[in-house]
Amino acid sequence: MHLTLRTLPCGGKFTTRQSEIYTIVSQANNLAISLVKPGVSYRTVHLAAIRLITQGLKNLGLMKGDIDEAVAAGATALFMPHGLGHQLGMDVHDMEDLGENFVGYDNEITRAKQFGLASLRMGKVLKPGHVITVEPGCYFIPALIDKWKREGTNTSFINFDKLQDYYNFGGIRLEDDVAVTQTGCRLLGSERLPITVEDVQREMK
Ligand SMILES: [Mn+2]
Repeated sequence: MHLTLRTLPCGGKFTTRQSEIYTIVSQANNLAISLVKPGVSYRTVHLAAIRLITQGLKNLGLMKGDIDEAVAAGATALFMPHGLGHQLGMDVHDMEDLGENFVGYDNEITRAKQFGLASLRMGKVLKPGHVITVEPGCYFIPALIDKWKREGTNTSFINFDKLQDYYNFGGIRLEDDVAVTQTGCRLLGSERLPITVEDVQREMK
């Protein structure tokens, strides 16, 4: 059993700040799904989603500097310290005992050591029949922010001063699960859960 994770505004309506972060994560979700097809590595899809989140956070003034350099440095892992997704099916979700690397990696693509990217469980080139989760997120983790600030980690890409306002924000994750087809992918489930700000607010009324 795998739960599809979605974040909703518990009052039924997003605040401006919630809506801004939610929109970035939903765009990352949509972009990732549009990129899933045979022949593309899931690591590439992960990095494209990370790049979009980096751009979005830069637009809000929370990140700064060159987008590609920030992605290469792994600076966005402050906000999304996990992987974009993993495979689904029998015995693929929690393979720590056997070794996730047997499932999500191969001789062609091996697991990165960098914080954030190292948590990506599925890096391999996609093939028809792969079933994977697409679950980008953006979180404001006070302990991690304080740690990076103290250590001076990625200070050229993070606006630590502006992050003070987000210490009580929490985080947002938006997941869909997809099956890779011959030409792209299709969503699992009969109907996609509402994902735009407008549709979520309408449903919650
Ligand atoms: Mn998952």
